[in-house]
Amino acid sequence: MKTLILVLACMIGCASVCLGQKYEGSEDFEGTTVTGRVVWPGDAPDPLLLGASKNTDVCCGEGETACDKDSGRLTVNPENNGVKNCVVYLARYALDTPGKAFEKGAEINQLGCAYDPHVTFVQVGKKLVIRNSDDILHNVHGYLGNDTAFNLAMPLPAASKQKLKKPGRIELRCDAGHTWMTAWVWVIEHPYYTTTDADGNFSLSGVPDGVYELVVWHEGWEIVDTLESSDGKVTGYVFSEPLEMEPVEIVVEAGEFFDLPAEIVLE
Ligand SMILES: [Cu+2]
Repeated sequence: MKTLILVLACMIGCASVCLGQKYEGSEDFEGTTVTGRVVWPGDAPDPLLLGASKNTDVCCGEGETACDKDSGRLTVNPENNGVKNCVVYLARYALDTPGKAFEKGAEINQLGCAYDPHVTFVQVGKKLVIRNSDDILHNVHGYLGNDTAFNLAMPLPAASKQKLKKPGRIELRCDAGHTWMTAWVWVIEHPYYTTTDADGNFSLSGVPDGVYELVVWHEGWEIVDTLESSDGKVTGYVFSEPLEMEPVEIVVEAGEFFDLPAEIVLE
C-alpha cells in the first residue's frame, strides 16, 4: 500500500514534467513586485582580473601588448557592498500557476573581447542571438554542465541565432584563446528570474500570490586551477563551483510591493 501511495505521489509530482507542462502568462496579470538586496560580508573584494595577451589591439586597446581584463565573475560595489550579477529566482515555481506574460528572447554581444551582458536569460524554445562586434575571431562555446550546448566559430563581425530547447544554466567560454571571456545564459521556463544591479538590488515583478522559495545564485569567482600549454601559456581556468544559497521562504499576498525585510548576505 505504501508503495502504491509513493508511486501515486511521484506520478502527481512529476505530472507537469511528464506532460510537458508549459508556463502560460497573461498580459493583464498584475501581481506583486518582490524586491531585495544582496550584499557582500566584510570588505568589498577587488574584481577578478585576468591577463590578456592575444589580439591585444582589439582586446586591450590600439598598440597595447597586454592588459588585465575584468572577468565579470565578481563585482562588488565598494561604496555599499552590493553584489552585481547574482541570479535571483523563484525555485520550483509550479508552471501551471497563472502569472505575468512571458516572451523572452535574448541577445549577447562580444565587444572589446568581453560578453555583454555577463548574465542573461532566455525562455526555453526562444532565440538567443549572439553577435560578434569585434573584427577578430571569437569562438563561443556554450556548456550545459559538461555537455556542449553549442560551439560557434565567429570569424568576422557577425550574428548567430540559437534556439535552446533544454532548460538549465549554460556557461560561455571563448575557445579562440581569450581565456578571460566567460558569461552565463540561463534557459528558463517561467519569468521569475532576475539579476542584481550594481548596488546589489533586485526586483521580480508580477509575482502571483503564494509561498515561494527565493534562491540567490552566484557563479564561482575563485581560480581553482590554471591550465597551461607545454610552453607555459595560459590556456584556461577552472573556477570554483557556483554558490547557491539556502532558499529564503517568502509569502506573497495581494499587494503592489513586497520588500524583503533583511538584506541577503552572500556567504
Ligand atoms: Cu574570444
